[in-house]
Amino acid sequence: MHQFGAAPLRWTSEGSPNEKDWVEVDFGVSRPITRVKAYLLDDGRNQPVTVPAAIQFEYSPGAKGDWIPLRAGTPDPPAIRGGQAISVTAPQVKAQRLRVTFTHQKGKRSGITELEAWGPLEGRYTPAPAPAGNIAFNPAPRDGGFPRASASFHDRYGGVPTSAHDGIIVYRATPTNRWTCYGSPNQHTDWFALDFGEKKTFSRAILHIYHDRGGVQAPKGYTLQHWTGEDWEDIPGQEKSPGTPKGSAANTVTFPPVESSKLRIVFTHLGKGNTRSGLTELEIWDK
Ligand SMILES: [Ca+2]
Repeated sequence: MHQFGAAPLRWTSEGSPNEKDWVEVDFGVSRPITRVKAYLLDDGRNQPVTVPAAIQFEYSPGAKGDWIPLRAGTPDPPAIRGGQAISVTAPQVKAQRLRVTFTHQKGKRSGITELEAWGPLEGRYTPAPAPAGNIAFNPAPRDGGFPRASASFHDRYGGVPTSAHDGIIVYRATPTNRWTCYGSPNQHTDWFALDFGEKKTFSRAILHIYHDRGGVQAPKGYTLQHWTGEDWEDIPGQEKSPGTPKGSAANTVTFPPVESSKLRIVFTHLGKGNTRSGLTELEIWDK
């Protein structure tokens, strides 16, 4: 199948060597849960992704620790039908994490397009705090302060550097939450930089690359640099996954720990039809 215009909005375990695979969601805080829904994929009889043979829902009260089966109240066992949501209603639990394990049909693999968890609202809804350790994150980047983003160029359509470290990832065209250098006069490279305001140690970056299949596409390549106090230098030992930059996806770079007050990413544009590069979010982690 060939998809145009949008990233495939689904997770599948196609290509997995396992008979069972799982998907996990960490809410960041404890939430009351009474119902879980998984929207199952079924691509058809001759396709690798079909409905699973069995599904198990589990939860965990904390960020770590054991998984507890979610005791299905109704229906039990839940009906599994392709192209439909499987919905499980259970006695209320307090969960920080939710895990769904799929037992694949023989020779097939499973997938979902969406997972939902429902529960009663307790007081006012407060979003979970951002995970600690992402030194790129600025909850209010437009108010100034550190970390502070800049770039060699940004587009005229609201794709500004501050949108690339606000904790929000939007691979779709709207709402606009990205930096791109679409329209840049630089044919080959542009850069995106973060100033931490003080020396920080970091060893991992996650680039959420924006890609609209038009003027903004995943770059041909990119290189992380750190500020030595006098100049920009390539960070040694960069291990990239995937090796070729991928759009609408998390691209991870790991390297031996670096101590610096600034980080810069130099993008080499794909170049076909004057495409330029972009990010919806950049994460920089201490480990
Ligand atoms: Ca963002």
